[in-house]
Amino acid sequence: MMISPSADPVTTEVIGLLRSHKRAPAMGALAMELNISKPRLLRALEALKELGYVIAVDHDQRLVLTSTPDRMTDIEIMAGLKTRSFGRHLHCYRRIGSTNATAIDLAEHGAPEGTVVVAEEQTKGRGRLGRHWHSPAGMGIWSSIILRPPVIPAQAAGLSLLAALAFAETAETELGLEVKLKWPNDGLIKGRKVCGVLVELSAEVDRVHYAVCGVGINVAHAVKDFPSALRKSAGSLAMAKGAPVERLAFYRAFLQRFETIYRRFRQEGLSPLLADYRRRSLLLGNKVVVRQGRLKIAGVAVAIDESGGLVIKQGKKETIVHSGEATLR
Ligand code: BTX
Repeated sequence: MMISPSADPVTTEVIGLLRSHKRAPAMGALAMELNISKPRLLRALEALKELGYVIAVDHDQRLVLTSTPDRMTDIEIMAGLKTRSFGRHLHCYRRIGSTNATAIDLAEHGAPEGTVVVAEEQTKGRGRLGRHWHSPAGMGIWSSIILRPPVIPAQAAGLSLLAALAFAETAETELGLEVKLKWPNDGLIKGRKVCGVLVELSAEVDRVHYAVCGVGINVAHAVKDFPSALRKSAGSLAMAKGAPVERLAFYRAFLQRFETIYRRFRQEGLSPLLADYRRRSLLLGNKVVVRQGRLKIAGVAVAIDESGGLVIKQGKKETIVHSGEATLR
C-alpha cells in the first residue's frame, strides 16, 4: 500500500502552510485562505494526524505544528531535500514485497533516472544470490534508486561500491561513526553489518538499459530486533551511536551524497572515487577467501581495480574477481 500524502493537494498545502508559519491561522481563516470548506480542512488535518503529525491549537485558536513524524513519506523526504534528480520522483510504501522488484517494474515502464522507491517494511527484501534481507517496519531505510548510467555492464559493477561509499560518508559526516567497507557491498560499523547493497541490471552486452540500486540500512534496531541468526553479525546506526537516529535526516543526506558521487562516476568513471573506497576497505592487505558458487579463491586482497573488481594475489599470480562472497581468513 502506498503512503502518499502529497497525492492530496489540500494535505500538501496544509502541511506547507503549517511548516512555514510558527503559528498558522485559525481553522476558519485557514479554510478561507486555502479556499476550501472547514470539513475539507478537518479531513486533511485528520489525515495528517494519522500519519503522525502533531498539530496543536494555541490560545488564539491558531494552529501550531509541534512535531513531524520520522516516516518515509514523500512530503517528509522532499522537505529540505537538495538533490537534482535523486528522489525527485518518489514512490513511498507502507509495506511492499521488495523495493527493488517495484523499481524494476517502474524502470521497465520508463521511470527516469533518480526515481526512488522506499518502504517502511519489506516482506520479501532481497539480498544477493537469492538471499533474504530482513526489513521490519519502521526500523530502517529500505530503498531502491533507478539509474541509467551510460556504461557497459562490466562498469556497472562499480555502482555497488558507490552506494556503499555514499553510506559510509553519510554515517561519518552525519553521525561521526567509523565505517568499514567489505567488498563489494557491505557497510560495517564496529564489526556489524549495518548496510547492504543489491544492484540489479537490465543490459545488452555493450549497453546498460538501467540499474536498480537497492540499499538497506538498519537504523533503529536493538540487538533483540534482529532474528537470532543475525544477532551476532548485524547492527544498526542507533546501536553504533548509542542513541536514537532520525531516519529521514539520514536518508536525505544519503541521497545527496550518493547523487554527488554518482555524478562524478558518470563523468569520470570509478577511478577518482576508488581512493575513498580503499581507505575504508576491510579486506585490502589481508588474507581473504572469495567464494563464487563452488569456486574458492584464496589469497591476499591487494587492490580494487578500475572496474570495481577485487585483485587477489596468490603467490605470483593475480586474479581479479567481480562478484562473490568475501571473508577474512
Ligand atoms: P547480501 O546477500 O550481501 O546479505 C544478505 C545476508 O545478510 C543474509 O543472508 C543474512 O545473513 C544477512 N542479513 C539479512 N538481513 C540483514 C540485515 N537487515 N542486516 C544485516 N544483515 C542482514 C545485501 O545482500 C543486499 C541487501 C540489499 C537490501 C536492500 S533493501 C532495499 C532493496 N530492496 C530489496 O529487496 N533489497 C534491497
